[in-house]
Amino acid sequence: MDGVTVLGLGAMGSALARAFLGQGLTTTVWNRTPARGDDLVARGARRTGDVAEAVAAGSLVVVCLTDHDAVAQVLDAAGDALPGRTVADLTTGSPEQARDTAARVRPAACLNGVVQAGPEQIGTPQATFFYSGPPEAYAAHRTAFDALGTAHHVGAEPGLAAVYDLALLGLWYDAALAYLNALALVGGAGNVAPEAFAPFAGRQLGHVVGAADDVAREVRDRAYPRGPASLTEHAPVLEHLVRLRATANLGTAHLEDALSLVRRRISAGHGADGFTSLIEELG
Ligand code: FVH
Repeated sequence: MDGVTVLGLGAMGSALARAFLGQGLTTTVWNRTPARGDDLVARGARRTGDVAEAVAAGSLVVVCLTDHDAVAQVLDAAGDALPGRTVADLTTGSPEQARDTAARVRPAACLNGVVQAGPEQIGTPQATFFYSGPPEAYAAHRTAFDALGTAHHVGAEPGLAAVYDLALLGLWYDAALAYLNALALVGGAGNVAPEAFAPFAGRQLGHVVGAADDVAREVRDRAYPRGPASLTEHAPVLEHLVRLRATANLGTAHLEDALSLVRRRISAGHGADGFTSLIEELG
């Protein structure tokens, strides 16, 4: 593989460039504010003030800027230098924006990447990256991607890495909000100190984590064993919970959704199924 170019030397772009340099890769850097590259130049990076020249210097061009608008502006300035290169855009964005970038740089190959790590973790196995786009472009630059952390190619469709990112963030938001609701419920009902409830909450969240692989298998096989409770048994629990939450002036929308899905499955004759069976009503 020839050299690597990094466009954007904010906290994340600088960490990416440092990791490339740390693995001995020839690294060219560009930033709108050139002085942000001083430390990288001291570590051996080549700096240029011209986007097209920076792009021409690398067979892999890694882009990490504030947002999609900045990416569009910077890549549009690369002009004729793009064909023949692979662009890996690690800027956070939506699946639509990933597709827009892929179309914008064509005929250059484009990988959309997602960083699930902070700058301090870059270059360690703890930094997780998802990439989507042409598999052959990913394979050709695997050495560079491995220099950044643990890399996963999730598919050829350009927007798929962003879907992974948002699905995982959604999982976190749902679980974090569920925990806050539980703390508010016990705090309001019995003035329970959060730290007194925390170990029980941790154990309960652990059940979700522990069941992740089993749930995936059930969804894949479309077979939904009862598990800890059947849908018929879940329904009254959800009804109690919705009432209690409403009394405490806490949100009930998610739980009411769950309850109506449970009722729909029961009406369709699936009351003996386990909770995973709700997937049949989603999407
Ligand atoms: N930092 C983090 O922990 C997170 C981890 C998860 C993923 N994000 C995403 O990474 C993108 C960049 O984030 P960042 O932390 O590096 O951001 P900044 O330090 O603020 O640097 C921003 C860079 O973007 C340049 N820039 C902004 N607008 C333009 C523009 N119109 N034209 C050219 N460059 C632009 C900015 O340049 P300058 O201000 O230094 O001149 C910086 O290089 C982001 O998508 C996160 O969501 C990071």
